[in-house]
Amino acid sequence: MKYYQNDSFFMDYAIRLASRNIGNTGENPSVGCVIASENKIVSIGVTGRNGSPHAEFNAINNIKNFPKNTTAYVTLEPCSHIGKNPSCAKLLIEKQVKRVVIAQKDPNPLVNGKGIELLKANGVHVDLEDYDKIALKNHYGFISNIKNKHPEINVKVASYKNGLTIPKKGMTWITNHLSRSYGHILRSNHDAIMVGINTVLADNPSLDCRLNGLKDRSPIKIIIDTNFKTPEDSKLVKYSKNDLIIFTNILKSKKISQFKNKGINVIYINKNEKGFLEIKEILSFLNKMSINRLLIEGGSTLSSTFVEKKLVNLIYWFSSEKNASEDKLLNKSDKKLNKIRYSHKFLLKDCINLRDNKLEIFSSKKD
Ligand code: AOF
Ligand code: ZN
Repeated sequence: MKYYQNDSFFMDYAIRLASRNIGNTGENPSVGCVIASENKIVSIGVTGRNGSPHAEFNAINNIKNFPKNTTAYVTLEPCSHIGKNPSCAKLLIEKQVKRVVIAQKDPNPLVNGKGIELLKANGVHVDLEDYDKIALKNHYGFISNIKNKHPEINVKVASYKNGLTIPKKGMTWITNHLSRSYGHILRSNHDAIMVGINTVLADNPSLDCRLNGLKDRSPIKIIIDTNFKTPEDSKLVKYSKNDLIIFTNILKSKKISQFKNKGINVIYINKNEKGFLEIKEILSFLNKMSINRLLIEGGSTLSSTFVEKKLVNLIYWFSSEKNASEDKLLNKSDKKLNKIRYSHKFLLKDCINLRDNKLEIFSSKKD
């Protein structure tokens, strides 16, 4: 398999390229494509905003004189079908690409091997290489929606040194501005962001991405609000632009009608035996909406529930070097989250220095 010397170089390139558009390709995965000829990169492409054009189309479109002897490196099997976009497999055939190296098969039932068959049937040499695991990080949400019937779920935590996630009295922030900016990048690369009602009542968050140049990358906002307590004058309601979903167990009320008239999506969800909204129903709704990446931003009760149900892929844990001065004790759900942080169920993947803060990225151990 490895007689092509630079395969891993080109494929690594395509995989890194694809990570650029994660969370911004709508229901589509963010795919990367590198076109090489005579061992040199001729062109590159990534799936566009909201899923169009596809990566292969972008890469091919950039080339004025298409050279002979080209190899295309794609992180996902080129599509065989015509959907919102034309078929990439057909395009590669038309351009007489000699060889296609693929990191992952596309589990979409419309494709699922048919792209590979089509290429081979037209004389294109296909190598399905061993990059499955590295490429998965880009396609994780898309594949999870097909295989697990729910999005990729990641959690963001901000805590003091001792793990307390509630700000000191009279304070708004636990972490510094670098942590918060990084938090906004996370908002920009997720399709949706979820908070519990207590976070809305305590913090009145906007949940937007407020970084210059990335403001239009704000995610869809979701509130878990069993008893429909979301205030009419909360920022999320006041500034909603058909981008707010409230999951609740209240079926009808005047306030619900008012919210719906404002374009807010209020969805009835059953309660479980503990009196909490059924997470399965919520996730099934998000799956049907093709939300690929969901970020949970608190509070710790909501976050630890998802972690305990083994639904979480990544935990982004921002922590300050300082302790809460009154050294308050951790509540039950903070304690649960802190246990997870050092448990063998998660691996510390990265630790990023943010001056007097740090960001630890934990990944769930899959096998
Ligand atoms: C590719 N290259 O860059 C992506 C692919 O409705 P459409 O035409 O946009 O097709 C959507 C499907 O195409 C999507 O569900 C997934 O199977 C595949 N995504 N395929 O060849 C790409 N993003
Ligand atoms: Zn395609």
